[in-house]
Amino acid sequence: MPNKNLLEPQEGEPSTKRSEEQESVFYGSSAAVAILTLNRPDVLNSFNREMALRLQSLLTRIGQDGQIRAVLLTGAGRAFCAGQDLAEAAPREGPLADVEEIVKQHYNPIIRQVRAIEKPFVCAVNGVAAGAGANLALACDLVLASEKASFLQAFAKIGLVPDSGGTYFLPRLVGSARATALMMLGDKLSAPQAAEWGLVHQICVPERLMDDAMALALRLAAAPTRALGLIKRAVNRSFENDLDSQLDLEAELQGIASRSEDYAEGVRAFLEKRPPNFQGR
Ligand code: T3D
Repeated sequence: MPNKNLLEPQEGEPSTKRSEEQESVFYGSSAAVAILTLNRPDVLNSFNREMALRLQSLLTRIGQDGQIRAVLLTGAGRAFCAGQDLAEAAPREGPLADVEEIVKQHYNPIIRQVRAIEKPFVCAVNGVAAGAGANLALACDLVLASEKASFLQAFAKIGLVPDSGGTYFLPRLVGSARATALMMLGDKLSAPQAAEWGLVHQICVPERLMDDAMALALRLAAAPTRALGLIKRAVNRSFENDLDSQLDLEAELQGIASRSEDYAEGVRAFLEKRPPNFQGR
């Protein structure tokens, strides 16, 4: 069973006294996998400020925790995440929130963290992923989706432009024609269609989603963490670099990987015809 007691809120954090049921993001762990569950199911796990800051804080600690070698992100209830909590952004009374500031303070740090933490992120999309929720899923390294899930660039429907990396990830994943249609029309993309278009690594029957995602996360957690982190760094750079620069980067990263203990273990295990025992160092 996942251990939910690690990474409890630290001193001074607003959520220190709340029970797990009240946490806007559950934290659990199993072996070397951190499990993050977005947990505001009544509003389809949409992000209010507290939830965004808590996710940022948990990601910071995951990045620093050498025991954690993979991350599994999912949502509680029937949705993955419906993006910004619109009731918070546009309250019935009072002024509209400063949306530019919300994006800068809430979403941009989260997306940067997901891409910068050199550990594999598996996203288990259990239901609808809309707005910033869709793009948070796309920022992860491997996306698994329930066959009942869907992806929705909801922004234009309410007069906004995609944020949280949508205009970056989508054209790279599906090409600019499909990306533009998704972003301008705001139509739901079913999980099977998303898989066909290359947004999703694997479609799962709903009852198997979490088991399949956990199995994948555990497999990644037992892999040579340093090498996987460096692969992520190379992927992050690959669309901006020309071939020469990417070849130089690969040589540099290979130098780092080849000085890791896991490389020595991997080669030794191969020569000794046994499975490797990687320690993530
Ligand atoms: O500040 C800023 O705005 C800047 C940040 C931008 C980032 C963004 O993410 S902008 C995009 C924001 N998200 C959306 O526009 C999506 C809004 N939601 C929907 O379009 C639909 O809810 C879904 C297509 C996601 C799901 O539809 P459905 O029919 O399955 O569920 P529902 O009945 O619409 O929603 C269920 C409940 O969740 C409902 O509450 P109720 O009636 O049961 O009390 C609904 O109001 C609530 N809910 C759903 N999404 C949001 C939400 N409440 C607040 N904010 C939401 N985003």
